[in-house]
Amino acid sequence: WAFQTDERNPPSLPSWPIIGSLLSLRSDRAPHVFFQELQEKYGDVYSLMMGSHNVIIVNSHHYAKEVLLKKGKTFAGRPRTVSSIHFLCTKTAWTKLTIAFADYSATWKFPPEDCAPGPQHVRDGSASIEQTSELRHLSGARTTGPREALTRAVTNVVCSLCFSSSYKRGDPEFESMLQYSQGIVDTVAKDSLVDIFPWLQIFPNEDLRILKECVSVRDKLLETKYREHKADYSDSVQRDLLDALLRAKRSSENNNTSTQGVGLTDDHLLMTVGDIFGAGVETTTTVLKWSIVYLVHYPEVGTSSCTDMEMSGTWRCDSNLSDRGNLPYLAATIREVLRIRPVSPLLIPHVAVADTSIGEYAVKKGARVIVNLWSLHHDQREWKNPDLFDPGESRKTEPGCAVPSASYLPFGAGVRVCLGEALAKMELFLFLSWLLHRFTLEMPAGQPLPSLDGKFGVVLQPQKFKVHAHPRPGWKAKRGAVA
Ligand code: HEM
Ligand code: PLO
Repeated sequence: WAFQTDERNPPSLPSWPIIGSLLSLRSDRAPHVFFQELQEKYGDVYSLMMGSHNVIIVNSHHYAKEVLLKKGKTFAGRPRTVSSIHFLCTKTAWTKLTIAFADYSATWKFPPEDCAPGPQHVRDGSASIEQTSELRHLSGARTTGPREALTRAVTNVVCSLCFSSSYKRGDPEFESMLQYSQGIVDTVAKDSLVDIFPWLQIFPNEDLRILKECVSVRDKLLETKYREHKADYSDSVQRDLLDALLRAKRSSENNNTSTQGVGLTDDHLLMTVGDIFGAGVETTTTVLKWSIVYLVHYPEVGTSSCTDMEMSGTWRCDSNLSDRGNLPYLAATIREVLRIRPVSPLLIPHVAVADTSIGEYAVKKGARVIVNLWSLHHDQREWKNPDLFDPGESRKTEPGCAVPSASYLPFGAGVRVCLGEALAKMELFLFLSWLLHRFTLEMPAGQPLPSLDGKFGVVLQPQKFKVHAHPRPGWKAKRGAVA
């Protein structure tokens, strides 16, 4: 019997009391890369101990889909012991106060289904994306960090979706938002992995101090927006996500049965908007930055996208969403960026909410499951030259199929799939087609190409870099004509 039980446990890294598998996990590689390396020795599914927690690492798409899709609800929990995320969720019962880091429950489901960017909000969002003019203000040849311009453009889409507001260049509130958000990205969730990757634990107290400071700036900003919205809220107009949440809150107060007795507190509302706002800004901006990194490494890709636009007659400065089907090479470029540098290479950790299994292996209730998206997207069995950036033939999608391989899940899948997938895809298409239409990108003279190594954290960000954006002559002429 004991033998049978052992047989069904996933292969396990050696572990010791208290320190868990620490001694087997010494590596200066980023966690996702290191977990992929361990796959060679331990197989597609293996387990390790993070302190006293049993963690299962899943490295292939068959098992990943079992976790996310087939048994999605069983694996829909989120870990609770990560103190920095706990802190991000501030105040009271944290499981009720956020979307991304809370367990799957009635309270969790309530805001996404009723109020988060559903079709109406995404439509509203897309209208505002098409109107966002930030990139148009980037005129004249100049060397610029793409961060400010891109982040403001993306932020304004999310701002209009959440608060019906937008930021102008140099707005001090926007500067402070940029700062706190970077501070949170740099520090939050680090402690979920410091248990096993001690090298991540550089100045943890300093990290916690930064995180606390940034979260408090964020909370003040959100609270101001909330106060302003409450002051001029009207039942007859729904301007944005915050209005939708306010309406849901009022109707749940007036009629307890409408939400099956689940109350919506002010904090709950703020955390929901905070998650959408944070996810909306940091993810899309990161993909745009990676796209620029790859476009300067592979200038022929930009040229092919432009040819694509020219051939399909879509070479205009105001591409809109209806042009998506006409620009297959640009679509393939975006897919390839999302594959080669996934925003969230380990997704957000999942937790088994009941005793269950993954393939032939038993999984106990409470086990954490990390789906290593990096392994899926760099799997030699599924991709030809996975480390090569290639939006061409080898990544082609089959007719009628939107994804290039079964081993491709940039937004996750199942009940915890990304909530902003549709919005993000629209934004990426519009911003990149505008950017390629207006500019050619190259490195400033004498500067090395930006690094392809990411900075691992709650999102996988490229390292800081600058590019030279030359306005295309054709665009200048057309811009003159339009103006
Ligand atoms: C969750 C990817 C943009 C909102 C996730 C997850 C991934 C992901 C991998 C985790 C899934 C899991 O844990 O299984 C991306 C990528 C984006 C993007 C690649 C951009 C290209 C956005 C945007 C929004 C958003 C624009 C909001 C407007 C969320 C939320 C969750 C989430 C709220 C948590 C869902 C949950 O825990 O159930 N995203 N995301 N994301 N995303 Fe995105
Ligand atoms: C980004 C910094 C913000 O200030 C707070 C925030 C909220 C939601 C998080 C987001 C951060 C990072 C990216 C996350 C998102 C929820 C889903 C998304 C983790 C920390 C991804 C990629 O999974």
